[in-house]
Amino acid sequence: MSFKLPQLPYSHDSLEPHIDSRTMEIHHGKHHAGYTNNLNNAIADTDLDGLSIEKILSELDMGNLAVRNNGGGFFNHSLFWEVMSPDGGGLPSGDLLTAINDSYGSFEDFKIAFSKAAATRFGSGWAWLCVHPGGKLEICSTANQDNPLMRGIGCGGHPILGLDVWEHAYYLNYQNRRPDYISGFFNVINWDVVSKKYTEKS
Ligand code: MN3
Repeated sequence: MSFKLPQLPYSHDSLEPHIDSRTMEIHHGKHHAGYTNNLNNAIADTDLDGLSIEKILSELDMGNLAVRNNGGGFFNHSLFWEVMSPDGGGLPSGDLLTAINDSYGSFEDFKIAFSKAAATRFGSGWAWLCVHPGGKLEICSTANQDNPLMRGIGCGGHPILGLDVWEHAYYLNYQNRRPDYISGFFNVINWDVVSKKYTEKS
């Protein structure tokens, strides 16, 4: 069994002007495809072959850098495409909005905290919103292609929203203006998908 590059649920240009078409084309078709191929090569003929990506990441020997980097890259980007939509933006609703208000005071304060996690990640990495069993939320960030499912990285729970802050995710359109990219991301977040994940994993 091998992992397959998921199809984008929208066209390359449909997240413009917040994320440009050329970036989407390269990011999905080259970067994510590369992580997927490298992951398949790294697990071929090992005990990991046939396991779900969640199981692989949550039980991973963190010294296994090929699977750590490429398995993380495979999972992280699969989530990233899913939590965006041309019809995104706005606010979450229901239980997720209640949990955000309980944890951060308001959606605006949540946005500030998440944006700070994304802006202050030095170098390449990701910002996350995670949910713990019972519904408690956590904002955090990880380096490179690490992921909150992995053990011992100081960031826990199940990731329900992820933002790629590698330069390859924004440089063509935003150059060094990462804060503008983060702000643009909030215009394309698919809160329906994030809310559904919150309910499933809380
Ligand atoms: Mn990326």
